[in-house]
Amino acid sequence: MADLAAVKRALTAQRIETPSWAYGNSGTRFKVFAQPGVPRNPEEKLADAAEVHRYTGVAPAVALHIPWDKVDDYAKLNAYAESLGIEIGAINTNVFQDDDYKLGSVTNPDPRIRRKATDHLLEAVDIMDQTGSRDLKLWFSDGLNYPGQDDLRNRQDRLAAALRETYDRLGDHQRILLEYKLFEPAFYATDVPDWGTSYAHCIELGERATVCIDTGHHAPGTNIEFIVAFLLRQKKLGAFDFNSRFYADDDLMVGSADPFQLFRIMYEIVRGDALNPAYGISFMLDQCHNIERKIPAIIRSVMNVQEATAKALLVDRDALTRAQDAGDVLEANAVLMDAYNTDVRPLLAEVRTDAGLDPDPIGAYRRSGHDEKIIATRVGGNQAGWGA
Ligand code: LRH
Ligand code: MN
Ligand code: MN
Repeated sequence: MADLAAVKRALTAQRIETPSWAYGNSGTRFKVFAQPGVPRNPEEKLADAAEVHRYTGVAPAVALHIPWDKVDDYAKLNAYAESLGIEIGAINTNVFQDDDYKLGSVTNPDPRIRRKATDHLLEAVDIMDQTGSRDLKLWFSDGLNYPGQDDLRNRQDRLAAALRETYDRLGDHQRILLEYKLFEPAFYATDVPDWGTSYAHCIELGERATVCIDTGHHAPGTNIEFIVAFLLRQKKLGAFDFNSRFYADDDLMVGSADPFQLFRIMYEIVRGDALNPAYGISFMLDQCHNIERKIPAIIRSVMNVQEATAKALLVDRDALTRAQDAGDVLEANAVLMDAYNTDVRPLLAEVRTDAGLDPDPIGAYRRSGHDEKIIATRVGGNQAGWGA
């Protein structure tokens, strides 16, 4: 039996970082459905993130995306976050929305454009110095649409050079999270398509470069928990971008499409003793809420991660090891499924009550009147990232 007091302590200590862009309008390439009351500036995104933290108690950090969250004074923005009881987390770079990057950013054949892209990465580190952020999250849309379009291998050399320059600029407490993605926007070849490529670049860079797993960035059927287990063993897992997908990079609420997969991922985290923030893995959301109200959707997403985590913590690991060692296939599978099939909602309600929170975060948010207030007061908000 799992030790219930220890399970509760682990759930209380858990931290989930929310993305600034999830609070703003977003959509598909066909249509952005603007919602009333969305943030008009980074300050209002922080205010919404503070609401998520207020009702969940486990989401005190918000990731920024530059230039979507560009301000004149980041130290001031940081102080504002602190005044709301939250903090600025990862700084995400954006080298994918400029005409110059049509043929790539840091892997572009044109040295002028590579310089421009690398300068943006360095600028992001300057921002981290002001916000006190630890994490620089890099995702490159770089890739090719047609065979022969550019030299695959030269592009790896260019990527390595930009990463090296950026890594060497990091302060002692800062690190690179290198995200990968199988395809999109490039359809023939992507320069960082998979965890192996990211891992190899991180090894080359050094200790303070680790892999970020975005759960929506794999081929269908990929065993993501295997990647988690492997990278943990190598001490090269740095972060997650959590979301759900039915088809490709759908960016739906985490735990909505495949809660069992999320449980299997969180089991590997628990198995690797990597849940506590002190271990250094950043559990971030990277989602878009195109048709649903954003703040309650993000609260729901945080709760989904908590539920998967609670189930993972409830796995009877002694019984599992015994069954595995005995080669008892059915019993080992049953032990895992017993935990997955447990209704952990009462346990999480208890954890919230113990922490002085409402046991029903979404209900509490709805009753707070915040949604009505932002709809009434934020006129003309259609900012933020994908919708901009
Ligand atoms: C790319 C991605 C990456 C970006 C974010 C907005 O698909 O997952 O993390 O920074 O979306
Ligand atoms: Mn991502
Ligand atoms: Mn993505």
